[in-house]
Amino acid sequence: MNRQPICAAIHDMSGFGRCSLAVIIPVISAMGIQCVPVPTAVLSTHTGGFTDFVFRDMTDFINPCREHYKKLGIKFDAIYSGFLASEVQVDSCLKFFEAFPDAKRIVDPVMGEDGVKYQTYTPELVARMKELVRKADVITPNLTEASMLLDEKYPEKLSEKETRGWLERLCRMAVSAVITGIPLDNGEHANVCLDGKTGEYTFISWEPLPASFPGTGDIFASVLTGKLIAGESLSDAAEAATDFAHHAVEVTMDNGQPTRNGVEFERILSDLIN
Ligand code: PXL
Repeated sequence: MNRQPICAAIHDMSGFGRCSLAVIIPVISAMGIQCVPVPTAVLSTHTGGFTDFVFRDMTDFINPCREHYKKLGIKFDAIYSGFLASEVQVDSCLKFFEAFPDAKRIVDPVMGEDGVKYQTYTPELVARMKELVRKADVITPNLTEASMLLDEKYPEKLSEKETRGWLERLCRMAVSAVITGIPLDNGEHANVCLDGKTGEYTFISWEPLPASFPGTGDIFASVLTGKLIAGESLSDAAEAATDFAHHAVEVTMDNGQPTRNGVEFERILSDLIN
């Protein structure tokens, strides 16, 4: 009998706007993997472009979930973390990693975008995110988050050579790293990854599309996680994740909706089903 892989997803659940668990659960499920959501917070909407959102911190929920899963003898193939609501949740993620040592550890250090920190992220939480990243097999920062992890000023553009230097520095923190959405000095955008185990470097570039949407990073990292669970190399997983995220943005471009409503990935979700 074929066992379905299982992925714990430690992220927030934002109701409207297509990010975090609202994207991660369908994407990972479509890839034939059981997604076990462990909410870090519950929000009415995401925080990118909305005000007055309702927010409930779920810090005291994560450790009891971990204990329950341990008692049940669940074997996670991967633990994939993202948006955290408090510094204590870094400890909860670290304990999750320790409790399930055979699981791949994918950390999306969700902290900001376009050079701006998310409203709920304190400097202390940013500092603690660096600790979590050090325990990860793969991290998936965007350029804003990479600059925060490396204590660099947010650059408007990078050259391919500088990009490679940043990746190498990130791979001294985590085992492997992907940096997403880098504006290059030649006008293109790129996702780049370095497999810290094999040394394989992958550079994926494209002509930029005229709008950027919240949640695109979650789509990318979810597909990447699914492909890694399926045993693909980091390079192949990053290629597939880039293709899917890029296509999802393409089919959303002309919908006439505010970008804060997110990417209409539902239109192409079936592409992920084997
Ligand atoms: O997509 C990243 C993300 C996750 N969680 C929350 C967010 C965002 C981006 O805006 O606001 C709550």
